[in-house]
Amino acid sequence: MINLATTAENTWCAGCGNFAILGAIKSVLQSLAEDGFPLENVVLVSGIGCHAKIVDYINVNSFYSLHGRVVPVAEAIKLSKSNVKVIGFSGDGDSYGEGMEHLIFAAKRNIDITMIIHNNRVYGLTTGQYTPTSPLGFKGRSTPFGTKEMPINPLEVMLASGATFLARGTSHGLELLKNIFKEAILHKGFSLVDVLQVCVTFDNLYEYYDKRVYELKDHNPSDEAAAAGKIREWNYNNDAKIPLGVMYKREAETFDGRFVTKAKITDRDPNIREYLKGQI
Ligand SMILES: Cc1ncc(C[n+]2csc(CCOP(=O)(O)OP(=O)(O)O)c2C)c(N)n1
Ligand code: SF4
Ligand SMILES: [Mg+2]
Repeated sequence: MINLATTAENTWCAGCGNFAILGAIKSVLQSLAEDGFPLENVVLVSGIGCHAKIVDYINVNSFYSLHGRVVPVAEAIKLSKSNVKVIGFSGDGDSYGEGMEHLIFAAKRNIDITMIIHNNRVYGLTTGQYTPTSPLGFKGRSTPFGTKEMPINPLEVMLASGATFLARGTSHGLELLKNIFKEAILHKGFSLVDVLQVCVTFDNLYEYYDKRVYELKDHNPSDEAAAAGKIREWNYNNDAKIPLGVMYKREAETFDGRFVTKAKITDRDPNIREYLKGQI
């Protein structure tokens, strides 16, 4: 088995949900390699925050980007090298706050990248300010008397924006996380996995989630109305049960695919020629 460890010192707090995401993605990358996918054709992109350190701990190509800018960097890499699998790691502050507009356009375009959101519902690295998914009343550094606004439901925003693969996992469910990550990465088009990643230091929600989560069964992810219903079941604030798994999935032409033309293969990157073998 390929060893994906690096020599970087891990500085996450003991018990942080990021460890589960790291374990799951390493296992999926190893299984992709075993299936014959060359890991030199994988690029990981991260934002800024506790989540972003994940790329330091995995020994494959990576790009540490700016706060809120995982998506444009990931899109640029995909458009310049079409045979590469681009996986973005972002925080709830990073992508649902600062970078939300990029997510909306990536979903609208159906560009073939995967976004994994470490949604701990707090700004972890900057020590506990509220984010767009923090629950109403959340008390943190910037809101000592509690927030006065409702959280957004990011999966609902993504569904409305045209995303073709949407899923939810938690940092307490490693096997499910592995399955979802693999399916998201193999999906051709824009895929987003919202991971309810617990920040034990600033918003320890393990007990809250453990009481409420359940795995989707007999759900047809290609049924958009059923997906919308499942996505709305829990709104990040109510006491409803929290469905986990693949919520929505459909096939559609990709943005990057539309750029790959016959004209390009005559004089550009040989990788594009390889990518197109058998397709034209
Ligand atoms: C443009 C910009 N704005 C603000 C910051 C400060 N900053 C760094 S990390 C961070 C919060 C990150 O929160 P989140 O994306 O939820 O990641 P987490 O630490 O929770 O994993 C902020 C506000 C920055 N580095 N750059
Ligand atoms: S502050 Fe929270 S998100 Fe950051 S490493 Fe610690 S537990 Fe994890
Ligand atoms: Mg966060």
